Amino acid sequence: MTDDIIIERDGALGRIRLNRPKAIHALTADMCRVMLDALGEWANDPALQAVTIDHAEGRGFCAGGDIRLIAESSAGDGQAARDFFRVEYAMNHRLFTFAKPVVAFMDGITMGGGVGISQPARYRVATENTRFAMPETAIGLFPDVGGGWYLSRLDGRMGQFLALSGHRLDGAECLALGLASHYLPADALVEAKRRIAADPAGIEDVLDALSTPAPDARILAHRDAIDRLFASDRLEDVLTALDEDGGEWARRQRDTLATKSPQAMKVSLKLLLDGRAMPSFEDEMRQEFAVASHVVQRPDIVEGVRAVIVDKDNAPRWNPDTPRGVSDHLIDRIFAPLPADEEWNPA
Ligand code: QUE
Repeated sequence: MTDDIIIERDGALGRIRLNRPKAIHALTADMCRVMLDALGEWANDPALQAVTIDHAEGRGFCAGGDIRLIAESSAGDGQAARDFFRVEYAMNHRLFTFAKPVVAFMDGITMGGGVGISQPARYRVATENTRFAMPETAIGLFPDVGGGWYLSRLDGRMGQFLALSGHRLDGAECLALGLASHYLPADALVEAKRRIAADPAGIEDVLDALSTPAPDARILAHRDAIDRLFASDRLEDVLTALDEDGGEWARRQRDTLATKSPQAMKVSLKLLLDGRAMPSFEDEMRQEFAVASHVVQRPDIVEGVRAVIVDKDNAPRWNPDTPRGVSDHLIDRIFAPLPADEEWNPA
């Protein structure tokens, strides 16, 4: 058991409350296991009508996963990292296939692992506090937890842009892109949760009634540039397009991509290319687990977590350190299926 997550039952409503405020509610393996088990029970409980996911104490919805554990494990045999991904992805998949309505309150930082527990929800509530991103290329990882599925299904090349750059979206932008289903002022959430608990079958009406008009979605001003400059599935082409554009926005994106792991960016582009054509979310998670299992055997996660999280010098020395250095052969090895006895399967 763990105090980092609170599971509550309130009549026909099941509540999952993240409660690890010191780490902005980043998910540990224990938290994922507890969520997986609660969802398993509730799926088979005819009296259970709906589920809400939010954070309890403090700020932020969910900052990601247990990235220090992943990096420490990656420096060794990688077993603990694979164990973490296995249970996290099982929980992500159970949420995705959960037949009853789920509401996620993305009231604050919603990154990495936080995206994996909000995007599968039928109702995804953004607020003025929402800060949404898949920032993994900064630490040599890739947009997992179903990122290859969700990002590849956004309009145009928005997903590729978000995956490569780790760009942060606010709540209004999440609503405009379909990453959120509703936009509520944060001070309406207490009332929304009270009404949902009183009427778990009426979630949509409750959220519709408490929604307010969202501010302008600033990212839409760059939609055409994103579709044009991030049009290619080859990283080298994207970088060339940004170099040749000559505009201020393109230059800023080019500078951002220069800080990211070249391997992670190439992995991300292929993940979205494949993810768009995946027959099922189960197949997506099987592929992401194979990729994660291979990536924890490579040096970039240890170096990325050192540079961004541990030493905070923001000066990672990537290996390979150029896009050209990341060969097609290396990418093929990273995407190779695992042997049957090691592959991911739904719990
Ligand atoms: C890129 C990432 C992550 C990140 C920062 C990045 C990530 C993640 C965390 C994180 C943040 C705060 C915590 C924590 C983890 O930061 O995946 O435990 O307290 O989980 O630039 O991918």
